[in-house]
Amino acid sequence: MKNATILSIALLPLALATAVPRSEKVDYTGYQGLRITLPENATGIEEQIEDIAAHILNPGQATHIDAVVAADKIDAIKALAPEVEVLVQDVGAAIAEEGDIVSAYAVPSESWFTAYHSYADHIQFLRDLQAGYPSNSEIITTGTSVQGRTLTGIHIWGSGGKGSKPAVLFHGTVHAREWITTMSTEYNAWQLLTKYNTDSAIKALVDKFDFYIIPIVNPDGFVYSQTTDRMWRKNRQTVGSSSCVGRDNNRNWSYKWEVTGGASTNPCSETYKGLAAGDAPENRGMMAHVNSLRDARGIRLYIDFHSYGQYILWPYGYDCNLVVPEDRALNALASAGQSAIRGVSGTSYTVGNSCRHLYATTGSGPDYVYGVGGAAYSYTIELRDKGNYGFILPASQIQPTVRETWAGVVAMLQRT
Ligand code: 0X9
Ligand code: ZN
Repeated sequence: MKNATILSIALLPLALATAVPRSEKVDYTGYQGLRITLPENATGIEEQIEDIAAHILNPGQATHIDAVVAADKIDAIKALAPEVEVLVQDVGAAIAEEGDIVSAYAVPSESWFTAYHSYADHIQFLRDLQAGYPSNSEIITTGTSVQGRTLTGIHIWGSGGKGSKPAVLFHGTVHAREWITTMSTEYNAWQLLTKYNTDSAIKALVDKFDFYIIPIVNPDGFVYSQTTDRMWRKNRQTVGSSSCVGRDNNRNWSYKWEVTGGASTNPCSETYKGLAAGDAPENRGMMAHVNSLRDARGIRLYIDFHSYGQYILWPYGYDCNLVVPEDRALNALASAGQSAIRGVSGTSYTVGNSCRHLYATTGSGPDYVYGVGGAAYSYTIELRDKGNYGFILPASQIQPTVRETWAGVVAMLQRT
């Protein structure tokens, strides 16, 4: 975040007292969400746009860039790339309409999925959910963040007993601003446990796999996106003398980290890869967990939930020329998910290889879990929408999104 002004909200009414403390927040009033078509053969233009924009939303796209840009910088963008579509008229207004972070809620119920929540409440949600199903679940921790927060998740098992079956692993909120992914991973956990006794199809899945679901793998970034900068993506790790903060946890895994072209070596970039593979503590924790699941019963399915764009993507991300021998099987599962989602709501997803259908990434989670973790199936799912709200998906879209996504996940699990 480079250009936005800081708004002091000390005088806001007491009605907001239940929300997350908002001491000094970046004010995006007047900022626009733009889809900028990249002119052909304009080398280096992405870097120039990144210097002008407050945030790049989809770093790496070949044809266009979505970016949040201050009103007085829009002309400078148009001078570089004249073809500009306004996706969001006023990002500040969109954030205001997204819905408050609600802190009062009942013990896990469907109403949880009608609002966004604070980090502390997300942890409490997991604890309350687990407490309701003590013989089929436990709270797990998979490492510690830069600022000392514990990566917390839930392990769910069925009739075979704890740890007896191959693993299914879900990660959410690796990118801090992708709040819908926290809700979606939690919905998956909630469905698995609450439907176990009443829905034979769900019981069959829980009896077949051990589920490990970690809704927030980048807790520091998530907290920062709520207290300070709604558009924050990375973790909160400093880098030597640089004033820029944060490594992209989806560029820091120790698999093909050293390959060039799919991440940035600039600490100010949204896709900063770090100084060395796995030098972000969140990644070290996740890698240790993945390795231990691999060494125990193996990993059948990994899904890394992101937003936005509506894609189901599979490895590898680091080399667009590589087609894995299992490409057809990966495609078949993704297509089943795509059809199930369309069947619920008509929402259309694109499926494909992650590098060819989106862009190259090095040091990504799905590549690591596939290449090192030995997962049979490994995916990135980019949830709603396609850019109209982008990361600022209104609270009214949480339920429709998590429900359709759950249908897609079930269809994939049934073929896993
Ligand atoms: O860039 C990412 O890490 C993911 N997109 S996001 O907008 N949520 O940041 C995409 C990862 C998918 N993998 C590849 N495209 N290789
Ligand atoms: Zn993401």
